[in-house]
Amino acid sequence: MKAAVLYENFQPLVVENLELEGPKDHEVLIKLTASGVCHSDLHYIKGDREHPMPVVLGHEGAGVVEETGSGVSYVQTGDHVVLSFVPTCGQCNYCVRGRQNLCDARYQLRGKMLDGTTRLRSGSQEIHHFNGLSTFGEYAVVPEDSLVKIREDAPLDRVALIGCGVPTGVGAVINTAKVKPGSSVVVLGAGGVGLNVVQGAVLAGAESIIAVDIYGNKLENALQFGATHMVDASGEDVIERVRDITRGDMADYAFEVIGSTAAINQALATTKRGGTTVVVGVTPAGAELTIDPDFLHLDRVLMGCTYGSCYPRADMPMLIDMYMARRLKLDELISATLKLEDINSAFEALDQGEVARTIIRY
Ligand code: COD
Ligand code: ZN
Repeated sequence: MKAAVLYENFQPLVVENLELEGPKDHEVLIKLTASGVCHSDLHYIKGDREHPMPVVLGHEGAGVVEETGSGVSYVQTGDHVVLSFVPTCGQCNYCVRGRQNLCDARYQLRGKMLDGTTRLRSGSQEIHHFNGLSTFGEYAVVPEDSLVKIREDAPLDRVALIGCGVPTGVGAVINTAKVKPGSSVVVLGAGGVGLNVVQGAVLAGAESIIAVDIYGNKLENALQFGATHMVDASGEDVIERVRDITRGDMADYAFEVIGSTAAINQALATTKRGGTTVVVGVTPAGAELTIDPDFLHLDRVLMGCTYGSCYPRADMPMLIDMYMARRLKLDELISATLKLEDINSAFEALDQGEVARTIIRY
């Protein structure tokens, strides 16, 4: 099958034919319909985060079950699925306490399948998997626990976005911060994930939603998603603008969706006493955060957040129902749809701030 392989940091992905071994125990072969191109993949290309190489990246996909390995009971051939980049085993300490996004299984993967081996090869060379998914290929063998069965009338080339960007952003608002109606919310970074923080804030009934970005096109997108104000961080003083917009109060909540320590500090400084800052972005490995402890002293809360604190098998079908009922925007997130051969131009456009999400359609 055709897949895009990262051999070296900062090098273009190589689109080539790989051998994909069939599914083993509790694994499933998926024929992918589409994959979103997320900034986290770009972090691995640039080496902000380390990963065993070579690797097929991609963690935002949807498709159809082609074949099931032994012991698989959750799905059968023909089922439509979204892939979760966290497998949820249902049995570890985190899963049984309702914290499925923190499932132990996620930390057993390390570039391989859960049994510690790979299914991907290029000739004699072993190719690594990414989060057990590797959606930048026509097919993927994934753990059964990474699958979320979905309704068949949902368009797979749209609901692929339910695999990462949407639950990460919407979930940060609804599950992690639990934003209350009438709140003021600052969203730093109006990219693919940030736009979902904006639409999460709309769903939560926030009164003012202040989008912050360095590109005008991103801010325009944010308005379309329900932001009430925009701040251009390339030319404006973000903290002073938030002070003006909130009539001196500052915000109840701030979400950092950029992945920089400077932005985390900026987020903290835009919140009022007792306000909450949620860090959605992951900073480059080795980054250190220095904050003024006085901020926290005044009942402020600083929270981390992964995968929008979601339970994939409960939240993803719900998000899809909301999309089908036109209460959640997905189509508007998609700036372009490309073939796998054009994946490097998708990353270039993401890096240049030109797009919200690009979909690779197989
Ligand atoms: N001030 C304001 N906005 C900025 C600044 C700045 N100084 N610098 C960049 N931005 C804007 C960009 O213009 C862009 O619009 C936005 O920040 C980032 O958006 P994208 O579309 O490039 O990236 P996303 O939305 O796909 O991903 C952003 C994350 C921060 C979520 C991502 O990079 C990340 O850190 N992911 C890890 C967290 C995670 O949960 N990972 C699992 C899978 S994503
Ligand atoms: Zn992602």
